[in-house]
Formats: sequence, C-alpha cells, structure tokens
Amino acid sequence: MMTNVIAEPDAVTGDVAMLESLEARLRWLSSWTIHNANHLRDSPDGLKVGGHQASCASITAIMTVLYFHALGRHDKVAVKPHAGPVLHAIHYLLGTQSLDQLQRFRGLGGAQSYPSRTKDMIPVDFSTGSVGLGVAVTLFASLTQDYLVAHGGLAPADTGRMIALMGDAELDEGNIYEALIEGYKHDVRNCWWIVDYNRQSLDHTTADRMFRRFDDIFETCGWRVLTLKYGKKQQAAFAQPGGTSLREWIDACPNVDFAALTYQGGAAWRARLTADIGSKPHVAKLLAGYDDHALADVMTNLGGHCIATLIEAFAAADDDRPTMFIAYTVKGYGLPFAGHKDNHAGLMNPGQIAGLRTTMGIAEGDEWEPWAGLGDNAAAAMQAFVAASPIARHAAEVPATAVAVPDRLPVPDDAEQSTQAAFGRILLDLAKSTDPVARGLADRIVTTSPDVTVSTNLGAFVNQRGLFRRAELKDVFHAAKIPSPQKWRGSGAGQHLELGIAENNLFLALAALGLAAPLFGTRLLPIGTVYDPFIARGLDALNYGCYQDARFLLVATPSGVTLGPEGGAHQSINSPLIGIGQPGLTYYEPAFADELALLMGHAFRHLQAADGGSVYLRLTTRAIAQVERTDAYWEADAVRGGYWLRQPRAGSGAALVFTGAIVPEVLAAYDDLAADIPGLGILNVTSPDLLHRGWTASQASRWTGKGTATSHVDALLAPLAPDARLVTVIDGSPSALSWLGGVRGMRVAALGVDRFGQTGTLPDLYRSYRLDAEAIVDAAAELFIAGRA
Ligand SMILES: Cc1ncc(C[n+]2csc(CCOP(=O)(O)OP(=O)(O)O)c2C)c(N)n1
Ligand SMILES: [Mg+2]
Repeated sequence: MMTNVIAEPDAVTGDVAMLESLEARLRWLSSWTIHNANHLRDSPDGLKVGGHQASCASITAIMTVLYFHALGRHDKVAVKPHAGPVLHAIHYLLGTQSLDQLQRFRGLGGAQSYPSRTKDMIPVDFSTGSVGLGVAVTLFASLTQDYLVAHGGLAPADTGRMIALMGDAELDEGNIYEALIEGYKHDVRNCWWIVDYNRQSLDHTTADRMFRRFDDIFETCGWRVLTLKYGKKQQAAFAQPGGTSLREWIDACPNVDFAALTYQGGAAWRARLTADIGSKPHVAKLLAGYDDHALADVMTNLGGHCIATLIEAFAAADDDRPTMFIAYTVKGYGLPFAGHKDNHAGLMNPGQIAGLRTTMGIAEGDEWEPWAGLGDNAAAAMQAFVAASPIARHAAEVPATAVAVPDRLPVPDDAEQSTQAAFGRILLDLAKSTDPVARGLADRIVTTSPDVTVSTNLGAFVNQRGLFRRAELKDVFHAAKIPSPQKWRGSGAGQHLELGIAENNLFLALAALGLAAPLFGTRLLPIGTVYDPFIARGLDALNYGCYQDARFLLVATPSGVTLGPEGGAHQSINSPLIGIGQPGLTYYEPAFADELALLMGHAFRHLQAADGGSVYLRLTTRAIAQVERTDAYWEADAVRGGYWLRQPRAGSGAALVFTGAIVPEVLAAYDDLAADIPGLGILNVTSPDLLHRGWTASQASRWTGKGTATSHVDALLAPLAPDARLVTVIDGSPSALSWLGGVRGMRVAALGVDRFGQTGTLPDLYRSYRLDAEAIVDAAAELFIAGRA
C-alpha cells in the first residue's frame, strides 16, 4: 500500500485558505516570470521569447493542491510542458529555485521552457515537451517500480505514485491509448493521470462530442475516473432555488460558448443565462443574487480551480488503483484572456500584468519577492506552511551503485554466424553463467520487445530468465507437453517485459526502465529489441528517452536489404542516419560476433558511465564467415568506431571502407583488387556515428582553442596518401559513410542503398543495388585506377 499525505479534516479546512493564497501566488509568479522574459529582459535578437501564461493559470490550483498537500514522499510527477513556470515557481517558494534561474527563463542556462531532468536546476522527475509522451512514461515508470519491487531493487515502503499532470489535448495523442492498453495487460497500479480539462488546445476549443468518451475508454481499461466538474461555489449555487436549471444549462453548454462567455465576463454571462433560462422558476432571482463579478466567478468556479474539491478528489483515490482525474478548468483562469480561444501563446501586456500585480497587493519593484503583498505574520505563516508541505519532504534522488561488467563477454565460436544470432547466444551465456560477475550483470538485465522477442533472438534469454508478471503466468503449451523451443512462463522473478506490437511503447518502456537508477536508486540494464525499420515508428519516443538521459541498449535487427526475402517494407535504409543524428545514443554496427561481444560489454559500461549514454546496435540475420584474429589490437579501435581490417601500406592511395554484414563482398573485391593496387587497406567502420562525432568535435575544439586532439577517424586515415581515394560500402544510406572523404580531402565513391528495397536472394539484391564485389571493383577501378590518370 502506498502512503499518501492526506490531512485530517480540520487541518484541511484550515489548509484551504493557505492553498488558495498559494495558488494565486503561483499564478502571479509564473505570469511574471514569462512577462519578464518577454517584456523586461534585454532582447538582442528582438524575437518573441514566449511562454504560456494561460496554460499555467489553468493548472495552478491543481499543482498547488498536489505539491503542497497531496504529494507522497516517493511520488514522481511529469508536468505538462507548458506548466514549466508553475513548477519553477513552486520551487522558488520552497527556496529550491533561484531568482537568477527565473529571471533567465528561456534564456541560455536559465530555467527551461519545458521541464527538463537534465538541464533544470530543480528536481524534475520526467522531462516533457513532446505532448503525450510525458504522460505515458509515467505508466511505464509504474511498471518499472513494480519490476524493482518484485526483484528486491526497491523496498515497498519506498514506492510512490507516478503522476502525469496533462493537458487535455494530450488525450488526442495515440501513444496515450497504446500505453493504456499495455498498462491494462500488466495490471498497472500507482498511476495518476490528472487532466487539466480546459477544453482548449493550441488552435481552438476542443470537440464537445468527446464528452464522456474519455471516461468510457479509461474505465474499460480498468481505471477509476474521477470527474471534478463543479467547484464548491457552483455547487452552492446549484443547491439554491433555480440551481438545477443553472446546472443543466452548464452541462449542455458547448465548449466554445463556455469559453467565449468566460472571456466576455459577468455581463455577458448574465445576458446569455437570462436569455436561455431566465424564465425558468427562480432563475432570475438566483442570478440577481450575484453582481457581474460574482456571477463570472461562480460560472468559472470549476472543479479544477476549487481547492477543496481537489483535496477531496485526491483523498478519494488513496489506494493503488490507476486513476484519471478529469479536472474541469478554464485556460487562462484569473487572467484577462481567460477563455479566449487564441490564448495559448497569449501574453499579458504591461498594463494587464500591472493590474494583476495590484490585485495581489504587490508593490511595484517587489514583483520577485516570494511573499510580497502579505503582512509579516501572514508571510511567515505561509513560509512555514510551505516548509512543512509534502514537496518539502519529498525524497531526493540517490545515486545507484554500479553493476560490475565482466572484462570480456564470451564470443560464440561458430565459423559462420550472424550478429543477430550471436546476440542471442551472448545473452544466453550471460543468463546461464555461474561466474559471479556475469551473473550479477545478468540479474540486472531486463529485456523487452514489441512482439518480436523470438524473431530478434531474445528467446533463449527469456527461456532462462522468464517473463515478468506480477501474477503467475502458466506456460500452457509447456504444461501440455506440446513441443515448442520457447518457454512462455511469467512470474515476479521474470526478466522480460512482454509488450504488444506498438513500437512506441517499446521506447517509452526503455525510457522508464532506463531511468530506474536515478528515479528509484537501482540500476537496471534494459535491452529492447525491434526490427530496424520500425525504429521509425517510435522515433519521437526514442528521442524522448535520450533527451532525458535514460540509459538503454537498443538492438535493432534485422536491417537493410540484407533481409532479402522480406522485401522493401521490412528493409531499413535510413536507420544509420538516425543512429548518427540522434544525441544520447551511440550507434554501432558490428560485422563479426567478436566485435559484437566486445561492443555489448562496452555498452553495459557506457550505459552506466556518468558521461555515457544509450547504445544502438544495428544487427543482421546474414550468417557470414568469421574473421581469424591474430591479436587484439583492433579492439580499442573498434570501440572508438573503426579499425583497419587490412592495414593499408603507409602512403597507400586507396582503401575500401565498409560497415556491417557486407564484409564478404568487400573481402572478395579486395582479393580482386589487391594485386593491382598494392597497399590497399580495408577500414571496418564499426560506428559511423562515433567517427563523425569525433571528427566534428575535434574540429570544434581546435577552432575554439580548447584542444589539439586528432579525431579517431583522422588518425585512422592518416597512413593513407593525402590524395588517397575511398570506396565506401554500407547496407543503408550511402551518406552514412560518404562524408569520410571530407576528413582529409579524399575522393569517395559511396555505395549503399538509397531507394526502396525488393524481395530477392542476396546475390540478386546486392547486384541490383550495387553492393556486390563487382560493384565495389567497378567503383574502385574508376576511382583508383582510371581516375588517377
Ligand atoms: C507532439 C507535439 N505536437 C505539437 C506540440 C505543439 N503544442 C504544444 S501545446 C499544444 C496543445 C496544448 O493543449 P493542451 O494539452 O490542452 O494544453 P493546455 O490547454 O493546458 O495548454 C500543442 C499542439 C507539442 N508540444 N508536441
Ligand atoms: Mg487544453
């Protein structure tokens, strides 16, 4: 059971006034932070800085009650991107955010536009920005928490809720529902999604037809749905004679009308209500009881702005059932553009912010004073209240201890093998190992795959280590003695998280599992497998995981046209460019099993290094003859991104350069060419990504006077003559390697795939796509021999 901070009823009554006052302060500080960035701070480029005052004002009450009243010590929160300034204001009141950071909001090194785990100075549990992903990651964080508890990596007493504070437009993102379905299968718990239901997105108000539909969808998936529609003032109005008519009118009011009337204010409310229901019994008297200001106030007193209603709602969900709160709100609540359909990026002008300052009782010049406008006693009381509130007692992240990695992982010894098969064997060896270090590593591995566990060669590991299920899952086929190579048995001890086919969920699961160390204090080493072309399906979620420095090993296999018979729909072409272009992810494409074992060992260390990151291995099902090694000189270079498989002679004018499973064609071409081109070398680029990064980084460090280090690629190419020529070959976009010519000014012929693949045998395809030995020889002949004339 979770522990949650729910105050006693008496205390709650007293708290409401405090919380209301805090809520107004958060609205003020978030507005002022954005105002300062746009209107007061120097703007050398004259560009609008931006920030979302209306999005903040919509959610301040929800965040006030959550952070200062209901938050559990171990709860983790994903804050909707556009409410970043509210989170900063909360920490400012708490004393954990500096004035300097607020004043530099959206400036270089200042508080970030959207909450960021890695860049903000305040504790941020989950980065957000790409809407929908921050919501769904909380669900996978709940599963991660359950996984850790089941494996002894987290004490039950140290668990909390994973909470998403979300905009209602996020409910339009499909990834929400993919996650919802996966969560239902895994019996997700301890997850709250709190919807700031202002019925406005960026462009306009949202569709009325969705009313109640979200409830249905979530309830179908086992969630409790709590709707906070009316605030206490509205409820009091409904209890009066004529109140039922008022409630019925509100319930029938289209979103867009409600928004427009909110913007127009009290007189407009009165005119419209009088026209629509003024003749109904007691309504005229009811309306007459409010002046225009009070009428506007009661009409917009929605559940999501009512502190007491929010307190009750959070208290009503004090168990581990996943819960969606639909908190009705007004976008821009309390600000001059409240309800205006265009208010998403709206900014108050100087006169309007001065008006807000005056209503807060804040003197000009005191705008940044955390407790300005309060008397000394009230300020002290508020400060004490905040200091004693849940956010102040919130558990800080603790560093996780490192998982030891064996010096070497065993290399599968078949004379011919594919990198994908070798991957399965290496993991199997780890899973069965009796060596304590290897076992310790295997125990921290958690594998996951979107319905391609077996076809990506994770099966053997899963056979050894089982599926992760909180409730026991029997292997019916096995029990019935129906022959199958695959055991499909689940328990709390299992180490494979079975996912449905939605690739987006894979990346969100990897993001959450890959944050286990910082979030929960225990390092997991997540390995996710996916078909290489379908990385693209989850690309934004992959980027999202990397953006917040989640650490995981992505094994994408099979890849390229090398997957002959599967045809163009399953053959990846541009994934090497994804690998090169994605920050936080190092892309390797090994050719041989011993390279793979080396790189997996490196990956397990890199995942844990302070300056490390995630790793992407692009593998293939093509079994190729393995290379004879006579020494280990190549290993360090392979980790750095490339090594000479055939050392060129000093001053050589030519080299073949390749990445991955295409090596037999390169070796065959080499045999053809070696006699004509003495000193020809073969460069095996294990990571086009690392070579490219190293090259540009060393240039930048020279230009900025920070160093003179030569990049690895520069050092690799140094033995060649200055006017040497390169033929580059990769089963993927040729641009992944063609840039190598720019390093030292060498001419390049770049072979690769730049149109959709076909079905066919490998010889057919390699011939059609000019990846075979003949194509390499042709390219070399033109470049090295004819081209030299
Ligand atoms: C994936 C993605 N698409 C588009 C955007 C641009 N965008 C930012 S906020 C927003 C709509 C926000 O509406 P809502 O979630 O309801 O938030 P609120 O009304 O509370 O501001 C859009 C389209 C984005 N941030 N992420
Ligand atoms: Mg909205």
